Amino acid sequence: MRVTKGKKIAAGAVLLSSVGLIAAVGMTANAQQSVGSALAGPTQTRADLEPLNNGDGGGRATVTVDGRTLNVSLDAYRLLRGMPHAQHIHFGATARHECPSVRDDTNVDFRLTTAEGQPGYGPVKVSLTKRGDTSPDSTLAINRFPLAENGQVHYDRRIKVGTKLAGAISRGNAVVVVHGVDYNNNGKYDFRSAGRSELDPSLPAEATDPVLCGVLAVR
Ligand SMILES: [Cu+2]
Repeated sequence: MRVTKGKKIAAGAVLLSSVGLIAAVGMTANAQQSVGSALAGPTQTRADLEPLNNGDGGGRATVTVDGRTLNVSLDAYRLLRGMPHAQHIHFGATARHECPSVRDDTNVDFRLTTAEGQPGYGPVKVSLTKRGDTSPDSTLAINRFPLAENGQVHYDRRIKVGTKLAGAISRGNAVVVVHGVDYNNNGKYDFRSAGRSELDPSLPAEATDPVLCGVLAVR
């Protein structure tokens, strides 16, 4: 009787000490993980901006993600000169995390609208404005986007975002899109070639259709 009781106690002690060991190992792993991510520092991402809608421009965007802070820089060239170009970071959890292709031209009118690109790049998450608000509310804040003097845009801004979006960018799932196409090459945005924008009928589609696109890949 006594022997059995002693055995039970001994078994309990062994069990307790194993639980303690597991807990200790778990804590060590967690501590190592947080030290590891602190040492890893900011995540650098880069997008090579390729033309859409028969544009002949190009460019590059870099986004460094440091916690919830984005350091964004964007350089683009051969855009419609002297005109503002809306530019955004797009992301959608259910998007393909890609730039759109001709297959996304669902109504086969030989142009890709911003909406047709959404299955590829998702909705606007950050408006890359020069000043003020950077939320999706500023998607079409045309007078706060860079003017392409000589067809070029040079942009730098530090922007605070939510943790979910910061994580998505760090995983290489966000896409930079620059908008503004001159389909009929008349040096301005007008309604003649493509009609009204599906986003805001008071604007020509030329002002809102995407012209450059690139996935922010982790470097
Ligand atoms: Cu956009």
